[in-house]
This record gives sequence, structure tokens and C-alpha cells, in this order.
Amino acid sequence: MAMNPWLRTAILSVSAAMMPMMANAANGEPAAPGGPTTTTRSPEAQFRGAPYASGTEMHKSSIPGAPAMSEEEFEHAREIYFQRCAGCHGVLRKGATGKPLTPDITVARGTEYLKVFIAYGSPAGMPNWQTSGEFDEATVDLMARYIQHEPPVPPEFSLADMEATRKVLIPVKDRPTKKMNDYNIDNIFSVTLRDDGTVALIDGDTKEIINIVKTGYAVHISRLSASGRYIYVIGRDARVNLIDLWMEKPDNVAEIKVGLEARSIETSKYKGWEDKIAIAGTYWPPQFVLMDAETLEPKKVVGTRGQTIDGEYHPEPRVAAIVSSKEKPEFVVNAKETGIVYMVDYTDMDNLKMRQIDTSKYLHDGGFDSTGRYFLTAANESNQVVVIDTKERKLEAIIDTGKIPHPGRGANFVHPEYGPVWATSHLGDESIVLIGTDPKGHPDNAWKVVQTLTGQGGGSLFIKTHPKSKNLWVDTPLNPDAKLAQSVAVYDLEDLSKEPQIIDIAACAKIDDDGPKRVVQPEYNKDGDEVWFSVWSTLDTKSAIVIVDDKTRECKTVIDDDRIITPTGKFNVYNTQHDVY
Ligand code: DHE
Repeated sequence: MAMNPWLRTAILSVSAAMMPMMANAANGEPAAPGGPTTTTRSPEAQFRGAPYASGTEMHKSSIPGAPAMSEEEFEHAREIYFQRCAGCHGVLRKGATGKPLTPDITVARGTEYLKVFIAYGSPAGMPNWQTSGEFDEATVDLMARYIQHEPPVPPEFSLADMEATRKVLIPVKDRPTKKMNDYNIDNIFSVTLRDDGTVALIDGDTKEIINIVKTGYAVHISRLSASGRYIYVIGRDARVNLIDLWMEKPDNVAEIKVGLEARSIETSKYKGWEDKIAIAGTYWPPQFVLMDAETLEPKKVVGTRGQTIDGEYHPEPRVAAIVSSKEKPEFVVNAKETGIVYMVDYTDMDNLKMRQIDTSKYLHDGGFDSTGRYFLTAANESNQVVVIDTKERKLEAIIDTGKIPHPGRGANFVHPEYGPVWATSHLGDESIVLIGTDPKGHPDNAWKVVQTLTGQGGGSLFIKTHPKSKNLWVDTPLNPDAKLAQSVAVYDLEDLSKEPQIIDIAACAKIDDDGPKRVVQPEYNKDGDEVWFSVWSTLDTKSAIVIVDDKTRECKTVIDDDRIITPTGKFNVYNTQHDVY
């Protein structure tokens, strides 16, 4: 749908004031305790402005000027907020990837102003909820009113609460003692089917679906055990699933719920500690938990509430990316709002040793440099990349980048002029920055932006290359322009002065409906000669996975099986296990 010029002007004028991103949609799973509850109103009642029958219970608000809402409407909006907005703006709406949405700000803006923003999004990364077809007008109105009320505070979640949810579906003693299938496990992909609450295990050699495995709702990422045998999957509802790839048909062997809202999971990779400890970080409550890696038994929970690097108390420092150090028996844990990176020694949980490194606020995602020593991570709302030296266990550098860096795990390659670099694209602008990562061989370039490329536009989430490739792939799925959201830019690493080639990946999928078809997250196969992209639509429109030949840059295979519902992240076993990116 074309945007009215007055609306575009209105959006641009508010885009500096508010900049959220996106979360997910429900799949009919039972609600988490204290999490979303499903309350439905008749279509008539949902219609904006429909009068309430007398006797409707109204939501009691302590906020002067907050628009009226029934209790039923409030509950419904609370569910939608949790599913789609909390990830960026925070459960308490104090802001992070998205701007703060506390009533002192939102009441002053007013319902009409907020509605425009929610409906049309912004070039800086706020999804266009209405024009993409994900919200109808009544839902936009509902959410604009909801965010002017006090945010409800969800309950805590203890170690005992976690243990009560744990299921060991196949005890360790009953699991295979060797691989029981003929799959080339190294080249299996675990594909997030976001709104289906499942992951698809796809054979990267044959492109056949091996299994669709039930996971948490709005499943987020998959990570591999050090041995490559187990896949750990975490959903936004904080459910962790453990999948055993040695089974005849790989499937769940254990699961646990570690909180109410989560994004990150990782396992111990230090020599001698392979496949021993798993860690999951939660957005709510703000904490992380260390678990037995084979049974998911929770062992130790650590809260992240406390002072930010500026010395101010923060009630909700959410746990963002976690990586496993190869230099020490430690996890590296990002606390988003405080800007603190914890190095958590997992060798003695009764006497837990944790180093706390002050960095930059709003830590989000990140990955290692090519040597695996340095962890580079986005402090996204600070427009910076933070570098942690996992060998010396200290802050190495903080680098200014473009607006809202969003690397995924980033991309490592050897630049013809500047030597080894790590790259990130941005959610908030079209820049792609290359940062020197070789303090020994190229000391003048280390931890500096050595080159900035111009991408298609803002709204980029992921960037990828492979040691065997000469290409750098950059997506732009959250750009409000559908043409950009449906295509990717690919750069020639041997000559970065060349204009990037723009490839319309959604067109390769040949999907004949009007779903958003956002093209998201390039992921290589093990050999580094294929790149997989998700063509991500809504629950009720068709999605697909498009596989591109990395050499010819031509679409090679489309996986459009009806079970591929809302695919987003794809995790190749070997590349994820060995941090190849
Ligand atoms: Fe993600 C990684 C958080 C929205 C797909 N996402 C991460 C990580 C965090 C995070 C903290 C790093 C985990 C790690 O490495 O341990 N993501 C969030 C959010 O808070 C946010 C912005 C809003 C939300 O409500 O969740 C968000 N993410 C999304 C999406 O909408 C995406 C595009 C689709 C989806 O499936 O939900 C999405 N996030 C991903 C993917 C990764 C990821 C594919 C892993 C990338 C990788 O290559 O490792």
C-alpha cells in the first residue's frame, strides 16, 4: 500500500523520538505463568470505537490522561505487547532497541500520534505493523491506547519454578551411544519456524526436512554443543529444548522453562568442559541460569539487576547475547541495559567467580573475530561496538559505528588492504562498517573502522560471509520499502569499490500472495558454497527458504514445503558449532 505524503511527514517527524523493532506472533501455545493470556473479543467488540455494554469492567489506571480501556482490552493488549513489542521496548517499557514507552512520554504524544507510528513504522527499524498486514486498524488503536497506561510487572521465576517445568524425555542412559542415522550431521540446518513454535531440521545435502521438532513459542535461536551432537533451542517464552542429533530421527530429549521471556542460549566449549554446562539468559526475569548440559537440570541462577555503567539502578537489565569462551572455562554474558559484560567461570558453581566488565549500554548481539579470541558485540542504542578480549578477560575497545549496529554474529574476512576485519550492518542506517581485528599483524587498523560501505538502506539485521567465499551478504528485512525488505545486497570481497549486486530473493521463491516476504538471515552451508535465506511471511501467507549458489549468485533451490511456516534464523550445525562466520 502506498503511504500518504502527510503520514510520511508525520512518521519522519516522530522517528527520532521513538524507534522500536519487532517481536513475534502467537501460535496458540498455553500462556506462560504471568505471561500472555488469550482473551478474545468478538470482531464487533474489537472494532475501534465499538461501545461497551454497561457493566463492562474498565481498567483502573493511575495515569492521568490515559485513554479508557476495558479490563478485557487491557489483557488482550498486554498479550500482544508481550509477544510483539517487549523484545525491543522492554517489559517495563524503559526502552533498549526501541525507545522508552513509559506513560510520561506516551500520554504526551497522544493516541493519534502513536497510531501513525505503529501503523507505518519508521525507516529506522520500527516495523510497519498495519501496512505489512500484521495488525489491523483496531489492533493499532488498541496498542496506541495500551502504551499510555502503567506497564504491568510480571512475576519472578526461581530455580524451583524452573525445575518444576523440566522434562527429561529420554534419560541420558537411554540415549544412543553412537550416531544412529546416516545424516551428514555437520550439514544439518536447524531452522527457526518462529510463529509455529517449532524448528525444522533440514538435511543440507538433500534439502529434505528430517523432522519438525516442537519447541517454545516464537522460538528464537539454536546453538550447538561443543561436540556437535546436541542442538539447544530457546523460545521467547524461555523454553529450552535439547535435540539429540544422534537419534535415528533427531528429536527432543529434554526441555525446561527458564523464565517468562528469553533470547539466548549457549554451551560450554572450553577444553575438558565440552557438552557439560548450558547457560540460558532471560529478558524476564532479568537473570541467567547455568544448567547440566545433558539433562538441563538448573544449577545456579544469577540476577543481573543493579547499577548501569553510569551508576544508576536499573530494574530490568535483560540478558542478550551469550558466547562461550575458548580461552577460559567461561561464558561471556551481555547485560543489555546496564552495559555490563559478565565473564562467568563455570568450573565451581558453589563458589561462582564472575568478572564484571563495564562497557557501553544496550548490549545486544555479536560474535567472535576470526581467531576466536575477541568477542565483538553491538551496544545498539549507543551506536557502538564493544570488543572483549576473552584471553585477558578485559575490555579491549569501544568503537563508534553507524546507527544501531545489528551484526547477528557479524562477518569475518581478510580485507585486501586492511587485513582481518569483522563487519556489521545497521538497523538505523544503510552503513556497513568494517573493523580491523588484528592487533598483532595490523596494529594501526586494530579496533578502528577501516572502511564503511553503503548498503541498500536501514533495517538490516544480519550480515554473513564464509572463509571459503568471496562474497559478503547483507539483508534489509526491516526496511519499510518492500523492495528492499525482499532483496539482499552482495559485495565482492576482492574489490569492495564495486557496487553491490542487488538480488531479489523473494522473487526466486515465486510466491504468489501478498505476504510481506521479508528476506532474512543469510546462512552458509558447511562447505561455504551455498547461502540460505528465509523468505519470511506471516502465519497465514506462504513462506519459503531460498538457497543461492555462492559462486554464481544464482538461486539454486527453493524449499517451499507447507511445513516451512514463518522461517527466520537458520543455524548450520558445523558453522554454529565452530563459530564460522
Ligand atoms: Fe533476535 C539473535 C534479541 C527480534 C532473529 N536476537 C538475537 C540475540 C538477541 C536477540 C539478544 C543474540 C542471542 C545470542 O547470540 O545469544 N531479537 C532480539 C530482540 O530483543 C528483538 C530485537 C525483539 C524481540 O522481541 O525479540 C529480536 N530476532 C528478532 C526478530 O524479529 C527476528 C528477525 C526473527 C525471529 O525469529 O524472531 C530475530 N535473532 C534472530 C536471529 C538471531 C537472533 C536469527 C541469531 C542470529 C545469528 O546468526 O546468530
